[in-house]
Amino acid sequence: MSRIEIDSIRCKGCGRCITACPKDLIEFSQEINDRGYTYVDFTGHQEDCSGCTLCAVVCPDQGIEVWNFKDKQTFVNTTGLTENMTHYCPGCTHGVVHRITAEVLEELGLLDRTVGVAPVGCSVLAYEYFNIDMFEAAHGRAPAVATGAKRARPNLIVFTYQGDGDLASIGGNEILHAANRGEKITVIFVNNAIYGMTGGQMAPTSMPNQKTTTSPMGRDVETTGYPMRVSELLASLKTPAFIARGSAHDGKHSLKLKKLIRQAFEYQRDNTCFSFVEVLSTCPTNWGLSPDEADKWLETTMMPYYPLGIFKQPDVASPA
Ligand SMILES: Cc1ncc(C[n+]2csc(CCOP(=O)(O)OP(=O)(O)O)c2C)c(N)n1
Repeated sequence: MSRIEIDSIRCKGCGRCITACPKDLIEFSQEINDRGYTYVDFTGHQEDCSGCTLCAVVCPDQGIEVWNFKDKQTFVNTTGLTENMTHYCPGCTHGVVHRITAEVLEELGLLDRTVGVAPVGCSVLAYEYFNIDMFEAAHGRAPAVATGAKRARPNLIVFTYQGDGDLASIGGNEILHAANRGEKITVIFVNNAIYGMTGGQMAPTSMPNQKTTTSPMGRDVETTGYPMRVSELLASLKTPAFIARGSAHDGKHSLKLKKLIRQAFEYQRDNTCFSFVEVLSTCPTNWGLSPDEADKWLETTMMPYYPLGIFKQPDVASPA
């Protein structure tokens, strides 16, 4: 019925598509590509593939496209991203969050008036990947840079893209005040419970007992406190805002996440309020897990502590 095309040079062999395929039509090839990764192959026939697109939805590397039986392309890689291959580790969901954000901007027709602000962290090179104008901010300061751009040019769509070390640790003050001022920017907050770029140190969002390079015995909540629920914290502010949390750990949740990110940008487009989407995201390398294990760890360990959903909407009354 359908077929998929895998770009073997883009593939980092994370295997997320193998797990996502409901019909087991994808497997590791026997070959490695020029970048040294064992890539994946589509092993089925057109009759076997339902064209559900979940393989492409979970691919962090823009490596899969899908066609239906009339040879019409049903999953097209977004023009909101450049063709650059990312530096992210295999299975890291930063690539998924990039793609979803770019897809939303493309579908809303906002690409040509959007400016992004990249953080310090693994996504420091986001400006190489988004096909839009971008600033690079000092560590944690993306909301201040975004505030300046948005106030100077209110017609721009301005978003920050930040990790949990960047946003919740060194940038904790910045985000709190940007949200409290009700800056009409959008914040994409990628919570992977660790400092990825610098080698896996504990973040304010690390889980109780989570082993990191700075908590080798596991995070001790007696001395370091509990993981910070930033969405709930921001939602407690009186200033109107859209605050939500989604997850990028599998296809079903990634599709829901896209709806939240779309809502966030719609609120900015309509000049309504500050909008913020926290994304639970994986860091297989620093968690010491395979990509598949990391997706499961997120679901079983992070999700119960960080519930998904919408915590605040501008049209719903805030507590007095
Ligand atoms: C002023 C300053 N302090 C500390 C650092 C070191 N540093 C770079 S990235 C980072 C944290 C990155 O973690 P996170 O924001 O969670 O993003 P991730 O890499 O996990 O995506 C730190 C502490 C720095 N570059 N600048």
